[in-house]
Order: sequence, then C-alpha cells, then structure tokens
Amino acid sequence: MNETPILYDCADGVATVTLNRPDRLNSFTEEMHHALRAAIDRAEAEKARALLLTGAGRGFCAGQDLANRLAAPGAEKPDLGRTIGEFYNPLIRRLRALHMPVICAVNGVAAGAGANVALSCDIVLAARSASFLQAFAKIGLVPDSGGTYWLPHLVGTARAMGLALLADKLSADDAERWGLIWKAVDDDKLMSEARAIAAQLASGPTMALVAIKRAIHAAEKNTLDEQLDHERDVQRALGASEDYAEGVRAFMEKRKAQFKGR
Ligand code: T3D
Repeated sequence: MNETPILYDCADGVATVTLNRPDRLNSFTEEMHHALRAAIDRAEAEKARALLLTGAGRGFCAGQDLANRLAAPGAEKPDLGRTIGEFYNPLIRRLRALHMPVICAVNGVAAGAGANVALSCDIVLAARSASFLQAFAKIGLVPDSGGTYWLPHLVGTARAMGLALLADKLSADDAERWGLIWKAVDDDKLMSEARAIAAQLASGPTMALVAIKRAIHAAEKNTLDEQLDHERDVQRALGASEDYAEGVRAFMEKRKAQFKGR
C-alpha cells in the first residue's frame, strides 16, 4: 500500500496532481478523496493557473476501490449515496467550476468513476494504450460521477447507451474519433504533450480561459439568444481586464503577450 495516495507538485503555474495507488489501479478510497481535495485546495492557494491530473503506474483510475464494498452475507448494505454525495459529486462539480483550466492525462485504463472524473476535465488527452470503461453495469450500478451526463452530451444517445449498457472498453483512439476526448497520443508522448498544453494554458489569460470553459458549459442548456447575451456580458467584463489590454498591446507591437491572469 502506498503511503501517499496523491502526489502534488506545482511549478511555473502548473499544479500536477497524480493519483497514486498504482497497485489498485489508483482506485478511490476515502483517504484518497480527502488527499485529492487537499491537493486541489493547495493548487488554488498557490494560485496555480492550470491543473494537470494523471495517474501513477499502468492505470489512470479504476473508480471506487471495490475491496471496500465487499459485504458479508447479511451484513448492513453500504450507503453508496453517502460516498457519491460526500466525495464524487463535489469532486466533479469542483473540477468543472475550478478557476483554472484542468487537463487530464489518461495514462492507462480509466474505469467506473475514474472514467467520469477524466471526462469532467476541460481537456482530456489519453495514451494510445489507455481505454475508457463504464464498468458500472458489470457490478449492478448506474454510471455516476456525471457519466450519464457526459456520455450523451459528448457522443450522443446511441453511443452513450452502448457504452453504459454493454460496459465494453473503448480504446483511446476510438474515444478521440467519437469526440469523447480531445486527443489520443503515443504513450511515450503523453506527459510531454500534456505538460506542453498545461504550460500554454498556465501562461494564458486565465480569466478569459475560465470564462471560455463556463460559456461552453452554459451552452449545454442555453438557447442561442441566452448564449449571445451571456457572451456580451462576459466580453464586457473581460474588456476591463489587464490581460485584454496586454493582448491588444502585444498584437499591435508584434510581440508575444505576457498575460498575468488578471
Ligand atoms: O461505492 C461507491 O461509493 C459508489 C461509487 C462508485 C463509483 C465506481 O467507480 S463503481 C465502479 C468501480 N470500478 C470497477 O468496477 C472497475 C473494476 N476494475 C476492473 O474492471 C479492471 O480492474 C480494469 C478493467 C479497470 C483493469 O483490468 P486489468 O485486467 O487491466 O487489471 P486487473 O488485473 O483487473 O487489476 C489490477 C489490480 O488492481 C488487481 O489486483 P491484484 O489481482 O493485482 O491484487 C485488481 O483487483 C485491482 N483493482 C482494479 N480495479 C479495482 C481494483 N481493486 C479494487 N477496486 C477496484 N476498482
């Protein structure tokens, strides 16, 4: 058993958070949830401008640690609603709303809640050998951690039904082809590509990047009229930001902009 279920590092504005229970394919225990929450708190406190999430070893995350769910016959049934309410749902909501872009580098199999934690990130890269598995139906559960939301939104109802009901593995290449993730990359390039994207975003106009992710999320329920109004209001606010002034100045002076995230 690893002593530290989450590794944390922050450099040049990029907080890297690594799920670190490789012998259990980084499956979630309550201890790991608490440590992950603390790592995200730290990224915010240290004013990171991008968060990179990945896993140690050959898997990204196999969802809930099922060793904690093995009940003896006649024993009290576990209250899964409690862990979902206390840990998984707050995690998904937080990653979605975080004041910095979140990049996920899926280094290996992402199963159960592990798949859906990955899909809740803003940019998802996966190693070509990685796969996505909505494992829930195999153990008598429904996709959680946003699975029943991400799947139809990202790949449409027919593919969502197939993935959730059949619980077959989807390769990283197919996940890219289907629009489930941003990109599949060669295994040996995964972390360098993920770090390059994180570095680009961490030196970007953070307020605008966060506004972009929110606007794209808002479009999932807004009408065109509502979205046009939303864009007007956000643009008004960003027009007063230091980064916008710097962006325009840099363009006119034909140099690279030095954004501060303000
Ligand atoms: O409970 C609640 O609070 C509600 C919330 C639920 C959220 C959920 O995520 S429910 C879904 C839970 N996850 C799964 O059902 C996935 C279970 N794992 C697998 O199906 C397979 O392990 C994988 C497809 C992910 C990978 O397969 P493979 O063949 O590459 O590896 P493996 O041999 O199955 O796993 C390697 C080891 O990790 C193995 O241990 P061993 O034999 O070497 O001692 C295996 O038991 C362990 N492991 C993998 N996943 C889990 C796990 N141990 C505990 N919990 C796991 N989820």
